[in-house]
Amino acid sequence: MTFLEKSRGAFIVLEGCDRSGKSTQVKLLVNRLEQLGHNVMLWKFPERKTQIGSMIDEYLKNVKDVDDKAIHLLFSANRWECMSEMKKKLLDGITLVVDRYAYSGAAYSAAKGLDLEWCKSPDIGLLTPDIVFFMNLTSEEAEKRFGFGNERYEEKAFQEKVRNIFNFLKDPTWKVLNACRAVEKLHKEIERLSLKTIQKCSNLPLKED
Ligand code: T5A
Ligand code: NA
Repeated sequence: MTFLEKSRGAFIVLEGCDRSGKSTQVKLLVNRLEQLGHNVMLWKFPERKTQIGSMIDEYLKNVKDVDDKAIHLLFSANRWECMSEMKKKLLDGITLVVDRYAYSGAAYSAAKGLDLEWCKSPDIGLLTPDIVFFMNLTSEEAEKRFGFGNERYEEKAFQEKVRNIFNFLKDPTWKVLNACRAVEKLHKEIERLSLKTIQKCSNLPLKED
């Protein structure tokens, strides 16, 4: 645990299956918090700009095949390589709004048949989010959203498995949201709960798993 001399930022995560509206909501939330005068930054996993991230990008775009366990460890390493920078920002009072995190890591790899506990283990010790908004979307609604794209994993049966595994990963930091609602409605709820979280956690120490 790191004890605080000044107030810290909140660690806010959005999770969910493909097309559940995470990126849309992350952007709206960051803009709104900025408008309200908060110190805030958008973050995203995979972070495709690093060397590890570019290997992940090639894998997701089907340019390269990588062994299931090896790619799993790369997704985790991609989070680890960002940890010290994220921690520094949070302790500097910057709120991080993060598009996907370790829950995606475990859910997508376990959906391929890898052991769930094995999948969770490389992420042990990462910073714990203060709140996780889980964007809960029916598969029917997901399909309506422009159909699935060309990236790996964007396929109905696979997404169904991912959704089921996400359900196992739910913990007390989660707030499950009905993601079938209109963008603006969801945004208002996420804004309200985020403001509460920012206030509540500003004097609490950061948690590591
Ligand atoms: N992955 C990721 C792993 O396997 N392991 C890991 O450790 C991690 C971190 C790429 C893949 O990597 C896997 C999971 C993924 O398969 P990504 O880069 O986050 O991950 O994926 P993206 O393709 O960028 O994003 P998604 O497909 O997940 O979409 P979003 O961000 O959930 O949805 P968004 O906001 O882009 O919206 C999708 C469409 O729906 C519309 C939008 O306009 C858009 O067209 N929409 C709505 N329509 C109606 N009502 C609403 N409320 C709407 N909200 C958005
Ligand atoms: Na996205």
